[in-house]
Amino acid sequence: MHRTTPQWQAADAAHFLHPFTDFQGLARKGARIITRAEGIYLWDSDGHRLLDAMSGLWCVNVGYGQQALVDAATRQMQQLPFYNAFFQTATPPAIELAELLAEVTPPQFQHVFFAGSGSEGNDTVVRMVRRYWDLLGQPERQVLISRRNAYHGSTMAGASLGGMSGMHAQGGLPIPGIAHIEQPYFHAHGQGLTADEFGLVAARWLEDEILAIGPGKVAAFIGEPVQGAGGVIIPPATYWPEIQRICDKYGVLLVSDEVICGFGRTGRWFGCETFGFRPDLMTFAKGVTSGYVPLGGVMVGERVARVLIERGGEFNHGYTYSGHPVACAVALANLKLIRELRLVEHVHDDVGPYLAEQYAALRGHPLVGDAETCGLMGAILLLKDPAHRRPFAEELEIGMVCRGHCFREGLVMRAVGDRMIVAPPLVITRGQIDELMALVRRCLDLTLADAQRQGWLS
Ligand code: PXG
Repeated sequence: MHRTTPQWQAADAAHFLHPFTDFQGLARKGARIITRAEGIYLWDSDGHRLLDAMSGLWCVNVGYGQQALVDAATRQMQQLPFYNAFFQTATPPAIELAELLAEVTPPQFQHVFFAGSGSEGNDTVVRMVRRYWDLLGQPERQVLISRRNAYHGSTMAGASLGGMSGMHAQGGLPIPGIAHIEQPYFHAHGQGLTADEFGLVAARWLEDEILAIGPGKVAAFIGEPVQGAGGVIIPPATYWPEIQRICDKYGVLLVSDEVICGFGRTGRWFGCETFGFRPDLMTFAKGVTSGYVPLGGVMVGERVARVLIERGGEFNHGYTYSGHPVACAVALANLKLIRELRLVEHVHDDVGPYLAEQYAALRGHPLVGDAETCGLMGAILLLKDPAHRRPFAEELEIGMVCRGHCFREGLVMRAVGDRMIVAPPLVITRGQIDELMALVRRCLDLTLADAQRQGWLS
């Protein structure tokens, strides 16, 4: 059905409650209606083209319009659109995907538990690590430690693991048995230290917390290799190896939430490989299907899998769509395409380093406090006085000002507080990065002009 933009907006406001949205505010403004996409570009209902530097929502790793994924979905829908994996049954795509995931993930991972999303994957993590310790006769090991400003999803367990205070303020969260330590954000917490020193200090906050709770009560630590929704917080190189050492010392399970970092985003298949640690469990979603259909899950390392399998008994947990055949068929086509197009190598050897160079060159800009990248994730910290590291007043919402310019100029770049972040599709070329950077610079200049005009820089 063809409708005009105002018609879409009116129907949207009348019936559709959007996630993470002030409903009244959006109804007044009208939603942006996205109608089609190709490669790294989106088009809205007015025909405006946008360069999608956020890959949808950190997920469209292979870019839009990949026929191989469409064909895989069509074929599977025709042959077997659904069957479950509950009652001692399985479908070929789920089995083949489990096999392929075991191949592309680090060697400790030979088993997978499927879910429908990253949030569900993290609910599975909570259930699974507690079950693991129960089976080992240590049921008092219940607590999962996470970090402030982490994002692990929006279900009760996902939002509890996450460290977003706005989310904890609604709905009686966190659930019991979740603790949070400070995030490894150098700009906020690293004053007076080198980055490497700060990485060790930040990791040792985990040891302090384990000791405060009592090592016999701690089940697991969970973290994103690079915090995505928190603003692309890239930890110092010393951080994760020290986290690993501490987890090993106290026998605490280490969980890497790879929902954003997985499937090539950081320039290796998984973020834990980029940062040099060896998780026991790994949550995935998003890039596993490049977002074409929903799928998530947990890679289960042999340490945990052996206990779950060998000690026996039923794991009373699962979802209708655990191992959904269409989702798994699309994931298979997606992972094969990532291999065929050598996208992980493309990020690692070519466009990742190129984006890093371009970001380094932003550092002289009068609004840019930091400009950093990891693979194809980038963050720009906007400061009113970078030389003295003075921030803008929070109520100015400088990030949102910049983001407004981005949309008008045809660029999807997100604002997380004063951090402007990108995570473009992995298929992006150098030429398209040039185009992205021209837009980024233009939007920074327009934001600077606003700040000068409004007297925000004094
Ligand atoms: N873990 C991580 C690390 C994530 O980034 C989830 C779990 C949850 O996945 P699902 O599929 O349940 O949404 C995510 C999701 C943002 C934003 O504002 C990020 C996510 C979701 C929504 C918004 O950057 N990440």
